[in-house]
Amino acid sequence: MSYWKPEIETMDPKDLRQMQSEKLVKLVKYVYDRSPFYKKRFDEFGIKPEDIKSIDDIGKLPFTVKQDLRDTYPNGMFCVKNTDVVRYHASSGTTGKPTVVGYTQNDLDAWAESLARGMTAIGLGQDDIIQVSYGYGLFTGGLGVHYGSEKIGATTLPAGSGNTERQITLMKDLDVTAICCTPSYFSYLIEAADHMGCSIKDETKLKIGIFGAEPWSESLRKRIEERSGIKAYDVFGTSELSGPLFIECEAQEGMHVWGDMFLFEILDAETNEPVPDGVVGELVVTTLIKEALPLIRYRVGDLASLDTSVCKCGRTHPRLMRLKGRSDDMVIVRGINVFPGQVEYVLVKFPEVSPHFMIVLDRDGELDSMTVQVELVDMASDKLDDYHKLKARLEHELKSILNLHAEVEFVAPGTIPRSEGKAKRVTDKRQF
Ligand code: ADP
Ligand code: K
Ligand code: ZN
Repeated sequence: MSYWKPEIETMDPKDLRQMQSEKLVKLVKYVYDRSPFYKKRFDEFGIKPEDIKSIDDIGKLPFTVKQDLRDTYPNGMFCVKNTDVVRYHASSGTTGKPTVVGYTQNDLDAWAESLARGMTAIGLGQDDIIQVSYGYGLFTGGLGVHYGSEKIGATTLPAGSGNTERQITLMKDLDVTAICCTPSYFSYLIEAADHMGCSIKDETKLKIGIFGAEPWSESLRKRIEERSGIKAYDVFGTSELSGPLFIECEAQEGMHVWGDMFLFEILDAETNEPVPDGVVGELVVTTLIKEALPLIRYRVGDLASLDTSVCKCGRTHPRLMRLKGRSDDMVIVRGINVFPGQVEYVLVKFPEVSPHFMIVLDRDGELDSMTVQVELVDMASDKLDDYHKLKARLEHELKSILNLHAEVEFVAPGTIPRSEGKAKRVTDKRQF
């Protein structure tokens, strides 16, 4: 078992809480003195920095939300001078107007440190060759993982996204041992490699995948691991918190969220009160050491749960369990909440179909209709009856998970658009 910073990663939970407490008190003063945005927000809330004496007072602090970043676009929430900002990124704007985030040199170092801890925890190090197949550029994925990889002394292959055949060729020729990309892109890579006559499992040295930036399920993990022979790890982050930040350890039981850098809360969305370990609620994060763009009680927009018990790996920092989905990824069909992840969960159990799918929502008179376009892996059967049976089994299974009838429509292999980044899973044709 190896650690990047053992003294921090395995520190006594009581000491960790004390450290968080001290950092929080400092942070509150820091943002109040430096940012007109925070001063105004605190004043409106009737809160003075002195009111926050320890972590126990966190509930007194106002929340921040993505809309605050939009309202103060591009840099109204920053707490440093422009000359101290050494990097900008901008979010992909999946949920509206893009937002700009900025980093000081210390912020970039802490970001790389967080990934270095996570990469070390899954056994990566100097001898590894890491292919970074997240997009480089304004999206935080590529550069974020890149600096983590360099920090642990691994050889970094900045493949970026796209150019899939070349990615596979390089993976093979350069003896790549680990890859970072979205789980949907890796599923596509496995398929594309097969088409090129190259089995990732048998003909490459790939052993580890770090997959995130979009929701994925435990069953997709199994499918990926079986087909490619690698260990697949979840990674979480958002551009507002820095980018990809937290990776699972070898136990694969949640992503360690480093408490010396971030304070995680899971709150009941209605009462804003903390929920116990294991209960799903709204993810709220405070950045304890960010300088350029510190966030206080930021409502990330994701639904998640935490496990704060000490992990099998010996690390004492809380674990963020697999995300349930973004509160705004959810679609409401005939009054029922549907997460695209639930559909993926069902499809992955059927070897006859690929994990690529599209949910098409439409309106049939007054009623919503939901169709799931599914790709057959091969169209070998000449018996129409086989397809009818498969369709019925899929619809039955979907209904039991979604509590709602969804029509399954088969499409030819390769027809659902493959994404190089985050997959688009829903086409909503309904008129409201
Ligand atoms: P944008 O909102 O512009 O897409 P980001 O690229 O920073 O911004 O996306 C962050 C979001 O991506 C998270 O809030 C979460 O919803 C999703 N996400 C990232 N990693 C994961 C993961 N491992 N599992 C589930 N969702 C994830
Ligand atoms: K997103
Ligand atoms: Zn662990």
